[in-house]
Amino acid sequence: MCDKETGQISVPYFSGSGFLLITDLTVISRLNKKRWGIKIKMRPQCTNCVILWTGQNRSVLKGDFLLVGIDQDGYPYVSYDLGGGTVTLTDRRNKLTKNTLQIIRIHRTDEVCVLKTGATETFEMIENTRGYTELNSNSGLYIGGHPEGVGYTNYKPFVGCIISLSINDLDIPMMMRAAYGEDIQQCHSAGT
Ligand SMILES: [Ca+2]
Repeated sequence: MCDKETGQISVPYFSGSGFLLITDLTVISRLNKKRWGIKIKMRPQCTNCVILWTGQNRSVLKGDFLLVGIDQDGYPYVSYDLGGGTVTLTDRRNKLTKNTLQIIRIHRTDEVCVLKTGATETFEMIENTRGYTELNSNSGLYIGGHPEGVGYTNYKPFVGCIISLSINDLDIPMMMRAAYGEDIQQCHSAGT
């Protein structure tokens, strides 16, 4: 970690002005495939905020990207561009109550994306467009925020605890793997 204050943190709390950045290629490469799955366990205190971001360019809003967040009404969504244009999937049946434990899962296969919230069996699917199926990302994985340069003026950094993150069924020890952290504190409400 570059920020000494984050050294003793086991579960990160995001205060709305920072993020964790993972540059470890063994983590990033799991998303640079045609199929992947993400599971996020969190206790959000925000709407209109970013949970995860990765993309092809960190300085300009161009190229492939993956964005997972909570919209202005409190619904979880995943948005991505694999080369064929931006696709956004929002789970409008499951509003995320603030400060309660929430689990969201995203599974993407060649042309289908599934977003599942909580223990319910509700989900939505969409087909991707124009035959682009692979996420090309080389900017690292941002947790709780996104690089300023990409120009999302209406998506704010995350507020709350992100308790665990797994990609393709493998747990990512966020604090151990992060190359950089900014404005991260210890989460005091990780349990149920
Ligand atoms: Ca692509």
